[in-house]
Amino acid sequence: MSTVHLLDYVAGNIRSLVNAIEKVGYKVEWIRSPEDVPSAERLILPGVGHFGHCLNQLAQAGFLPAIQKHIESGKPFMGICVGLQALFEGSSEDPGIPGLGLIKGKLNRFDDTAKAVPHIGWNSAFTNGATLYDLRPGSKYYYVHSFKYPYKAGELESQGWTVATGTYGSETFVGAVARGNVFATQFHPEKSGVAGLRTLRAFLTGEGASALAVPPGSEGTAIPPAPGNVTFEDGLTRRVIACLDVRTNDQGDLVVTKGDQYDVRDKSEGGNVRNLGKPVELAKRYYEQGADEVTFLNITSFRDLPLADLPMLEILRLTSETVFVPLTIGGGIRDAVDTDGTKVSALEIATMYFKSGADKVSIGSDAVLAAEEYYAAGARLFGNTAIERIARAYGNQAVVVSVDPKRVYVPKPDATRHATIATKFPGPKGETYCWYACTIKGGRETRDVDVVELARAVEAMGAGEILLNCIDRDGTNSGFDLELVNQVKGAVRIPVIASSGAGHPKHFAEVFEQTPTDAALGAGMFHRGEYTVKEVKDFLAEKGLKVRQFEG
Ligand code: 1PR
Repeated sequence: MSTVHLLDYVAGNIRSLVNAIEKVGYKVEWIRSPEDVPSAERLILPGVGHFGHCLNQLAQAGFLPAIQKHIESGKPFMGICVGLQALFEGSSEDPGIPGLGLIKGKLNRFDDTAKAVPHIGWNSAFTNGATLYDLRPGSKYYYVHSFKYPYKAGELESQGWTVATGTYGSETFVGAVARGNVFATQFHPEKSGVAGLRTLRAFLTGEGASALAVPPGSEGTAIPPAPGNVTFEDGLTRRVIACLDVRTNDQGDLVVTKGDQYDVRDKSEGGNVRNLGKPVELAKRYYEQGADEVTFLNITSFRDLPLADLPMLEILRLTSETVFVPLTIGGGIRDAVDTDGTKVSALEIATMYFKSGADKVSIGSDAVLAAEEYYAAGARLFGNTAIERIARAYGNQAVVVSVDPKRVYVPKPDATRHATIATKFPGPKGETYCWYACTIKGGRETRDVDVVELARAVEAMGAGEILLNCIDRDGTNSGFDLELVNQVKGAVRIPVIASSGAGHPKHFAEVFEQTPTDAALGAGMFHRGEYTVKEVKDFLAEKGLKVRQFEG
């Protein structure tokens, strides 16, 4: 079997890349030191985390001269995400740290005044008719980054690069580049479903490398029609996420369950833990229905330390072998003491999950407690929270904060210090105002922190995204709490995932049309087989909302 060498400069979350490479029929050999590089025929540099962190790690380990030599030798080289960014001269993310300088120019941050940053989700890699490692105008690719190279027609082409672009808001950025033996993608091919596997295979086989579609100097003119009858639609699609609440049932098996306002036990049948299926099977089913992401929430592990929770790691390993869209895992990620008394940090637990195939980790209870300490210290940070440490090591985009709020009704706004909203759904005593109190331990304990305080605190700590659940709506099939989503979206600039209450495809259309949410999540309606993810996305497409079509 042909091999490809993977430069693992840091124990990053790149198991999914290994799975994708093996899926397209290649074997991964690891590059652990600069001396290994000359033996590589094909070399992939996966980028994890920050620009400066990546370049510093490469420099300190002495990899930079070896990488330059590999590229100069004409042997195939591929950079992914920060691995593309490293090819440039630098980035405003870490101004003092130089890149490889293969491409003239410096990256800068997306403008977040009118859109969420990081740019997370499925967007185009439009080649404007050029051949570029089988990138296709009708396909979408998974991006997760805050910094980008702004595309100016003809600029990189004049340096001999063939370029694919994406557009986010009003900004068009470089999605992929190729020149000679070098190919690099800002998106993650290993998390971009079949479209991503296709371009990875094209690089590994060398098929359809790159060729300009238009003679140099005439770039940026009229866009030639996409091949075939594919309609090209630029821009970020609406993300539909399938969520699997996982816990051990009374027989000790890890099953997919689902709560009603977080109560996962059947009202009848002796109050057993609802068993809605096997985690690996259901995750694969939702991937094949077109889910843009899959989230596992391990809802028992806040009692049992994940280290003892090996089944969840095995579930991730198995799932990441057949599901090539982003996987998020939450539940029990916090500093803890293992059953044998050893201290285990949240970062170590997160690293176990990343090594098992997770792309993002989700922190719930610990984020609320960290927010309380943040405000108690006068809204100051000391770099020691789980969110800060994991974001520093793996990048902001790898950290999701899962919020478990419940409504607290008040007769008037000044009845509480918390951020209230006027609600269309009056309380039990006719109250027309409410605020949302955060809870920990799966809703078992309510804290004196509201969702606006929590969202702003975790954004300051470097969380990349908020998973906004709602205990009142959980499992009710009554639709998302649009008032809650609007309040949190109005408070932060990082992406928000609306969660809890979906029972019909129209609920997804509603939340995308009536709030600026960046994504929407469903659970029970999928597990009970009432609707498929595909039916939801087809419904959204009929409503004129931009969705990614699954490519089988
Ligand atoms: O606090 O860091 O250990 O994380 C625990 C995680 O587990 C949190 O993300 C918390 O939301 C979740 N969790 C804990 N207990 C429960 C429970 O149900 N008893 N699940 C639970 C919460 C929320 C979503 C759910 C949506 C959509 N579930 O996962 O899927 O509400 O459901 P629906 O579409 O069926 O309405 P930590």
